Amino acid sequence: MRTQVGIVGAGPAGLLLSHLLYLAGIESVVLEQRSREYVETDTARIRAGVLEDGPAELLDAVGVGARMRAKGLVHHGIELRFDRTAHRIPLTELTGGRSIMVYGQQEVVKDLIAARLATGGTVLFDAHDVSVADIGTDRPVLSFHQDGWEETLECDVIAGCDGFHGVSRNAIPPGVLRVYEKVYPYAWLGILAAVPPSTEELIYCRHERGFALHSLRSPELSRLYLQVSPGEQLSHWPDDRIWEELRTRFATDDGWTLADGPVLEKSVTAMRSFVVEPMQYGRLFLVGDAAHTVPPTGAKGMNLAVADVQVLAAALTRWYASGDPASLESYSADCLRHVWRAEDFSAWMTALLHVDRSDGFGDRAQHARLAYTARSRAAAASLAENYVGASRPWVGNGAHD
Ligand code: RFL
Ligand code: PHB
Repeated sequence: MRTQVGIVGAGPAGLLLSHLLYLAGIESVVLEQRSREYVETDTARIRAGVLEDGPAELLDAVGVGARMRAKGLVHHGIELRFDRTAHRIPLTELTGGRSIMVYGQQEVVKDLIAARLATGGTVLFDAHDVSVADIGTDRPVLSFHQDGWEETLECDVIAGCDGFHGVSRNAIPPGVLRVYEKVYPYAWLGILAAVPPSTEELIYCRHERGFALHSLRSPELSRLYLQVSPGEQLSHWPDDRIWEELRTRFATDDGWTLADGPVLEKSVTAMRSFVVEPMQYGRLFLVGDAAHTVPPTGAKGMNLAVADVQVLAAALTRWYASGDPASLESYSADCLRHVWRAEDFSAWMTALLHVDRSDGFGDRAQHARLAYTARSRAAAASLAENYVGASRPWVGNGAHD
């Protein structure tokens, strides 16, 4: 088999890239190790819930936004909760009219798969043992097994969109990549619950027992998280204990109550900040979580994946049209600007809200920072600007900070 762009991974990054390339008249094949059903419905994969307005507008502009507009929820603010008191950050008012879209990552993935298949795109599910070779040449090759057969896919370029645990990054020769990493001394225990949200806007709560987040997926589905220890066993957290802990952390002096209900999904997520530089080697380009991850506190990971995709799709479009490799050569530098902005914000937001009992000074300073963020328009505006997306490659001519 042969194609122009070989894409490893059918997450938001790989599927959106394939769709944007299709619109630009460039052929691609997506190889996904999991089944279509697993990718679309497996509850263990429920991840992102918040899209910045830029990526949401992009999905609209490329014809895959209809269900998001019908089912997604546009939010104009978030709440910071600490000292048993709510403090609203009015995102829209502080950012000149911008907002966020609450719409699950799996729904984005479903919409993109439907769009690719409707336009004759090739997404090969259950593609096992994918290996990436010859990336230092102008004919890189993907090989894989499907239905017991070994297949090869010759490409002009390969996009590694296979997430943090994928194989693409490891195809780059040793010594090329520099890794920047920060591992946090806590994790998130997340639940999806069949209960109407007890809030209209997301609540980011700092309590002395640890951080808690109240998010949602729809008027009937709530998504909640608790800061826990990194090695925490789910078996130690029966549903009653989770609801009790959530009630304790979210408690306010004004009598706010948290409704509980059946827990549909439960998982523990490690928190990691991770970036490799450069995000490309030869004809292999790393995109999204394959190149960088953020702790989820800033709700940035999928947004970053979309931003990378937009830079790569534009670069490939120019390259195929003119033969000029300049924009492909600057892919990594162009992406790392928005990546590092989001890395810094995500680490900052994580430090603002999580409890680290080993650091007494940090704990007092954190309280002062939270109080300042709630009180100062300038501090709140900075949080708001970063939360809705402080660097937007999808507007203008590609120049961004
Ligand atoms: P993905 O989504 O991990 O997709 C990678 C795909 O590649 C496949 N794959 C392979 N296929 C073939 N061969 C191999 N060897 C392969 N290895 C892997 C996988 O099966 C998969 O289908 O990466 P992508 O596309 O870069 O997307 C990144 C996002 O998934 C991620 O950044 C977000 O989920 C992060 N995130 C959030 N991002 C936001 O923008 N807003 C949020 O509100 C938000 N909340 C979150 C989050 C992540 C979380 N967790 C669980 C880490 C909340 C949580 C709890
Ligand atoms: C979610 O809805 O899953 C979610 C929302 C905001 C975050 C992280 C996760 O910061």
